[in-house]
Amino acid sequence: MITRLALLALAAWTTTGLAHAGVSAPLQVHDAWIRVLPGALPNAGYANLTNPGNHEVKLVAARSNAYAKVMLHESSESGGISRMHAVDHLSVPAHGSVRLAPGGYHLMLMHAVHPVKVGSRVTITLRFADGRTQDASFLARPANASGVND
Ligand SMILES: [Cu+2]
Repeated sequence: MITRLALLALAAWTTTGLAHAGVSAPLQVHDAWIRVLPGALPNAGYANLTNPGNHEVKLVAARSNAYAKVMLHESSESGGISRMHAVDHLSVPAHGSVRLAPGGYHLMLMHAVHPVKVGSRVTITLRFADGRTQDASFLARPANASGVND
């Protein structure tokens, strides 16, 4: 009887443990900010994404109530000309980080639903290849900002 109770307790604990692992955020998001450009120009979202887990996390999409469309982009420069292109996913390696920063990866935030005020925070929902999602809070910074802390 005691053994049976112990097994039941163990089963309950294990189930809880798995459920908890299932809802934990896939990534740690630090220094998340948006460069707000005037008028109808698209804004760009930047952040440091760290994966504390043992498995690669693949970011495949993002969305926000504040923008009609959010795309994953990468900037590159050749011959002094800066271009950007859409990327279909962004992999954050196990126990690794990926930096979204000016001149590199960014979230392209198109068509703000309302003008985004500098100093406000915007929630962006990240979606991963396994179907999980994670909300991250981005700080709106002025056009001349170079990072979240200036
Ligand atoms: Cu872009």
